[in-house]
Amino acid sequence: MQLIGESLRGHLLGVGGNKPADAGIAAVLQELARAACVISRDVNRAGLVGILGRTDQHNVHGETVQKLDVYANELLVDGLRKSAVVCGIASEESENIISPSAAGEKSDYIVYFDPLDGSSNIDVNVSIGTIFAIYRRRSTKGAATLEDFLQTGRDQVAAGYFLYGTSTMLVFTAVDSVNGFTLDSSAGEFRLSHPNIRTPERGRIYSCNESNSGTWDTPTQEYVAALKSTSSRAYTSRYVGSFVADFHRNLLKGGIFLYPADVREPGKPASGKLRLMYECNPMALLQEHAGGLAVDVEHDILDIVPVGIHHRVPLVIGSRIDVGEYLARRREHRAA
Ligand code: AFP
Repeated sequence: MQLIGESLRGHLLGVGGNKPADAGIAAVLQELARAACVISRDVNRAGLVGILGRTDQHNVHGETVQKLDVYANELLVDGLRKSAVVCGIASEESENIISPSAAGEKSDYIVYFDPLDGSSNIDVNVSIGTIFAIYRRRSTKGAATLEDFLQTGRDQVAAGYFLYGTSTMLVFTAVDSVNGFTLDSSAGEFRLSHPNIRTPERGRIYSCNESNSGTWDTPTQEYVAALKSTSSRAYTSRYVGSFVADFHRNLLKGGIFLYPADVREPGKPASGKLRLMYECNPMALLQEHAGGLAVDVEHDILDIVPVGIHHRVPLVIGSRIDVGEYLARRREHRAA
């Protein structure tokens, strides 16, 4: 029995009778929540304080960095280093691992985040978010090593996202249940609003950027075409272009989100766009704990061994039956 309206702090301590979180994980989550409160406030008044728009920098993926990305990244990194709750940080905005503060080296945890996912939507007032994943270190002392960072998604000890939407929400999983909290901005506190989220077994929504469909592989093209055929169940298409927003909607309503491998540059092989460690893995853990499924094309996302902190993969994620039907179409294709 969980208490609606209970504070995040109370929830992490297990006040409502839920299993309490490990103290080290709770400390990281609380620090992330503190930074997210500030990001939420500033996202809401970004135009007023002059932090909307682009910088002239590019991140490690060659994408233009929006001013709010830089701001959110600095806020998270500074907060996590000062509070000494992690022994290493990896961010979408930094090519290399970010070292902890000297005191942070004593922590057992590392964190990955995408500080502002969906940043191309910032200027047009569409929902954006912060995605994070927390791992326990493998090394025993000092700053975390690359090996500590290159664990599979199954090794995540907590993962989730903040969604800066019509309200600001935190959705995370630390033990096995998925819980949603809504920011009570007058109190600066996240409060339990969506206990024990379960995703529908199948949905009616499919979400993908269909402008890329010409370069998808045949089974994926056929799967999406079948969703649109008059004989299929009535599916509807919804795609915001902010992964957090698209994921959150489908988690609650059911459905399937696809970002398949596509040809980014003519002449180059097809590849995935989304990043394994701070986009796909955290959402895959949430989806699995809510009853859904996440695969690249054949494998569970959570079993993929990362080759680097910015590893990209194709992603198909959502309701168990919908993702199962996608996989079945691939199998049929292979057998034909
Ligand atoms: P940005 O944070 O650079 O806007 O990227 C967002 C993202 O990785 C993810 O949030 C979206 O699902 C995806 O890109 C949208 O990509 P397309 O514009 O290629 O559909």
